[in-house]
Amino acid sequence: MKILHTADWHLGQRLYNGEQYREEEHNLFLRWLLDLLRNEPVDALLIAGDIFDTGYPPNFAIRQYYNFLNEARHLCRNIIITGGNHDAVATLNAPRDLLQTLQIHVIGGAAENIADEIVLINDANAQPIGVVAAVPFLRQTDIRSAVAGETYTEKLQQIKEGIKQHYRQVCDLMLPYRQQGLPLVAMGHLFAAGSETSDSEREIHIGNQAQVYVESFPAEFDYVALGHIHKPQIIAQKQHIRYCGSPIALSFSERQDPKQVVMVSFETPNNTPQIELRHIPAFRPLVRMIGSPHEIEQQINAFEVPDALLMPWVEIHLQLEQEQADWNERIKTMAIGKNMDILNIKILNLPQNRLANARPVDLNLSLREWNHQDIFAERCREAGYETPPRNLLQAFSEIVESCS
Ligand SMILES: [Mn+2]
Repeated sequence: MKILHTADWHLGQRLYNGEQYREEEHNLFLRWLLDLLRNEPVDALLIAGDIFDTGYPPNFAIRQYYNFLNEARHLCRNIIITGGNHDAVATLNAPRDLLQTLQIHVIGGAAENIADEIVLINDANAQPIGVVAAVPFLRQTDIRSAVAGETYTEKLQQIKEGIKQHYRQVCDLMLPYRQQGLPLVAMGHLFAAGSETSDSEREIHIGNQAQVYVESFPAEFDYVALGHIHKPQIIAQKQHIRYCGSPIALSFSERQDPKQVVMVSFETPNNTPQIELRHIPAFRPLVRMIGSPHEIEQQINAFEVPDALLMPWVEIHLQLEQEQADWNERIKTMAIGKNMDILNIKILNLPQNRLANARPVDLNLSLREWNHQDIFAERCREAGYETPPRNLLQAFSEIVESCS
């Protein structure tokens, strides 16, 4: 059996929640992926969560998704799609029955009957060649029941235990297939302990505290296809448990990360996974320039347009020695005619207490660059806390998570 592992597409995403939709980059990626499926056929395509960036994606993103599936189903016999923490279970599951008739399996949220998460992969002669545990992002309500008066630590422990049990149960149901010699594959959308994050993963499981340890995945799995973390990486030095990463850089912090999909073939007799990476071109370069106004001017003048299909997007981190007005406009003027779009200018070197002391400069710092935690921490400082109490931050994280 040969599979292709991808995840974290985030169709419909836009940078800074602004006007910069990623539609063109996603279109080019999906074209690239279809070409890959055409040139290197696989038995199953696995998409491990965060298909869409939001639970209620824009129509163009929904169109991209269906157009892709419509072409991909002629190139790949089995397509398995699981929900991520960004996906709304109901949105992904709505066309589930229709897609099932096309051999496209959608598991938007934890199945009521865990056996429904198991997908058998057949070859062209309808013979089973492998089996996949299509485990979606497990929400707190899927894996634990709230107990009044329990502590934060107890709650985390329950989540970790619940995830571990879920994988154990689904694996037990797959063991008969293993005895027949079929490779066992698991999918997951979670935060594995020790993984390296970027700026664009939304926190899950109470502020990312409930990290999943590698021991949570039963040893019988021949490969574990993970989503959620956008930087490709293996977990706990195990080559067969890995994040494939997002296909496009979803934040400037990912601008230098390799983007890739993973091809896995299982060799008989032990179903040892043979792993190969296929690198995705950077269709649109993301560039960050850091420095004083003078240094930024030099960097803009020296900028060489990379060999890419789409206009580069630039984020500037401006280091100001003192408060200076109109830098936004002056930098934007420097960039005219330079084959780049400056999306954002961030002012660095602000005094420690940004809100209290830095209002004149801070007007350039828009709210969309702040995450929930930053804003809450600032609010705590305003209320007189030098450092916000840990239990307050945790309670806040819980509220944010229950809203997302
Ligand atoms: Mn994601």
